[in-house]
Amino acid sequence: MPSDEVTRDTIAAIATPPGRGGIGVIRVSGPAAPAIATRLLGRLPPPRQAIRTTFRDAEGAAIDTGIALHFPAPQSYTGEAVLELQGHGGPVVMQALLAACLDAGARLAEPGEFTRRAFLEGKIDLAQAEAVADLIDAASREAARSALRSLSGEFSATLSALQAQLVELRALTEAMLDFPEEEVDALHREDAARRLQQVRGALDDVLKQSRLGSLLRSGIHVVLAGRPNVGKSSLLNRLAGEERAIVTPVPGTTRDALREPIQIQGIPLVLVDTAGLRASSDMVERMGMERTRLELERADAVIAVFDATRGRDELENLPAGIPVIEVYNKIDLVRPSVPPMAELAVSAKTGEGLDALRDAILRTAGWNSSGEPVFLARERHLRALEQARRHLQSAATEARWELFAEELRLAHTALGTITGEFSADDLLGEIFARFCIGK
Ligand SMILES: Nc1nc2c(ncn2[C@@H]2O[C@H](COP(=O)(O)OP(=O)(O)OP(=O)(O)O)[C@@H](O)[C@H]2O)c(=O)[nH]1
Ligand SMILES: [Mg+2]
Repeated sequence: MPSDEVTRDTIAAIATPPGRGGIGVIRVSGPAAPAIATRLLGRLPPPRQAIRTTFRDAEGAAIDTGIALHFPAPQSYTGEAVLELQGHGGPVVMQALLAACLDAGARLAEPGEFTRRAFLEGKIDLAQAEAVADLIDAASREAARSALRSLSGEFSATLSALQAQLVELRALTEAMLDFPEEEVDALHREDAARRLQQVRGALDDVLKQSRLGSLLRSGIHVVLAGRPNVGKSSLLNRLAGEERAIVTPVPGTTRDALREPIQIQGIPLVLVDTAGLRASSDMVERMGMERTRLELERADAVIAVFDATRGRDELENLPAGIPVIEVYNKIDLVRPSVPPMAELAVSAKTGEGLDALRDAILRTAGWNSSGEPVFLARERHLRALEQARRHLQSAATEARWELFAEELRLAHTALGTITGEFSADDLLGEIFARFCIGK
């Protein structure tokens, strides 16, 4: 556990979002919290019991009436003494209450400072702390579910099970380090190799679940591309469930790329409508096509849209290495004779085939709805897992016992950075600075 600082000043912040609301909450944490309670409320509320009271400023003038809660250390969110004041959620009242707390000895909290203290006090580990921010920022139900899984410690528990296996293997290995190389017998080597295999398998599972989860965080970019007038904008409107893009019978309608966040089965995606690709002398249209190319370069997947009445077009400039979903639109116009090439035949007009298209998008994005738990991993977690994986891989091919032990140690350290067992201060600063104030 890092003890980079023993923060013993008392912090305060408005914990509810800015603006007007039914209630607003001020949170105070630190050793001075009980004294601040006595100053503002005239008494210290009994532990963890809500009391209705009047909040007063330093001169004793009433600011508001509301609910006050006192959580003595260490049974609180931060592990320190915490005071929560729930008043009427207007900006003036909240600012006055906050000012009263500051007058009584608190200082303004920095972004994420409450959660940072919870981490430093050992109430939660780093992966859980990040999950707090992820839960607040969750853009979809599925993302929120995964964040909660991390917050409740499921991700951390999975990691520590993995670490426990690794520790056992390390212990066995280190014990043999005192012996000369040639005395490490075959039995030991076999046992170590077998255990290493198990750890690697477990790590691969976690990595798979985490990669899926990272899709939930970022929202994959899916770009609609094709010749003008094939119905790209119509499909975007259909998938978004709203008339977002302009649709006309005139080829070359869309100029600017239009980004639309959508959800498919709770999975967030960003769908991008683009200008149709063709040779054009119109300057604005050519600029639009340039943007299409830029969007294609950034795409995680491309939906190539064709007009079913015309058949397949050659689309140049589709970037290599990105999955492409080929879709034949306007199938309503060619019914009842569906063209044989049309695997995905849809109609933006009637809605036919759109469920199949949605499934194809999710599948292409790498989402499998097998119901396995998915961890809302951050880029940082993926990097650490991949690093650990590389070290285990090197260990597997390492014949020298000492270097074998060293690779295991490095893998162990990489895993430890996820939960914060071995974290540098600058990493902590970076993580918590992205929180909002009051969290
Ligand atoms: N019958 C039928 N017409 C469609 C369908 N989808 C689109 N259209 C029509 O096709 C025309 C072009 O549609 P858009 O969605 O603007 O096509 P686009 O690919 O975005 O065209 P550009 O922006 O010019 O590249 C419009 O008149 C639409 O009403 C469909 O599934 N069936
Ligand atoms: Mg369009």
